[in-house]
Amino acid sequence: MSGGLYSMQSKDFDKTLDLTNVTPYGDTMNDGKVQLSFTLPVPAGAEATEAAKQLIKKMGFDNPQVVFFRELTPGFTFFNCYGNCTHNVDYTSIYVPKVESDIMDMQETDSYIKDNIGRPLVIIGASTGTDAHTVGIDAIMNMKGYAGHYGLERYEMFEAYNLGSQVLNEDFIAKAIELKADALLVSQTVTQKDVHIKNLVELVELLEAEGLRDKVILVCGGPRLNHELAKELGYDAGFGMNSYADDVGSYIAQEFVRRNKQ
Ligand code: B12
Repeated sequence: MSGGLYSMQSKDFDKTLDLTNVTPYGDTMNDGKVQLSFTLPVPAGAEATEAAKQLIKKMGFDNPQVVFFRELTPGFTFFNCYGNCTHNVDYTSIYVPKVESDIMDMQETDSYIKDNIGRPLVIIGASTGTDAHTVGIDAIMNMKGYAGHYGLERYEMFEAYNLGSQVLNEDFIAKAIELKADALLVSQTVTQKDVHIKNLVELVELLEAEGLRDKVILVCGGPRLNHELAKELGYDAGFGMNSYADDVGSYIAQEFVRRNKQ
């Protein structure tokens, strides 16, 4: 699609776009159009749709419209609605801390490790604590890969061990010592009552107590994690939704080289 409409930035085809006042785009620039869906604990009917419209107004939307509703079960009505957002944000003032590394594919990362490190890196991954979700860590590590990206087990220059889920921090560390791990990959999905924070912090504290914290590249990931939070919790990097093996593999390889140059 290079050179076509798809490669254009929105600012190139609509001169009314002001990045200091960005609002949702529906049909035309700056219309603020948003689709909302929610359920109200009231029976379906005219009063229910009026309640939905009043609520949408209170949420900060003009021109509320209910385009679909259905009673899910007696006393609970589901709505699809539209409204025009009356707020905007200054996109130009936004700064989001991100993992600083060049993203390479599997072959590039393997060549980079061969050329700059000269031996495979040992990496261990797990979903730790009481967390039973494995799909995230598997997406990053599994040989067969995820969404067209091969997992780290498939890389020639990673010796990768996926310990699965519900791995206690103590057992995770014992395995790291046994295998002389270069990098630890922790997955956390459940965030109820901040259990992920407690668990992630406990791992850092145990690693510090063992004198291991500075000897490993410590990475965490999960749908409600990001790099900023990961740094706050004492991790070297954090990866959120839509991250792939390429992102974390490139980061580990480049971070290992950075550290060993110093
Ligand atoms: C499948 C699933 C389950 C399965 C898990 C099976 C398995 N083998 O993993 C089962 C049925 C066991 C399950 C159980 C539970 N679940 Co559940 N589950 C889900 C579900 C539907 C999908 C999660 C998933 O697989 N996503 C796909 C993967 C690929 O995405 P991902 O994890 O985000 O991973 C990506 C990134 O985050 C990142 N990443 C993830 N990990 C890592 C690690 C590293 C190192 C890196 C670099 C990157 C990285 O890379 C991945 C690829 O891009 C979600 C809802 C949803 N639609 O998301 C709920 C959900 C996660 N579950 C939830 C809950 C509450 C539970 C239970 C507590 C329910 C209960 N009351 O029993 C239990 C938990 C039990 C426990 N002890 O942990 C909640 C969590 C809410 C919260 N904020 O805490 C969710 C969001 C559902 C909901 N809306 O309420 N669950």
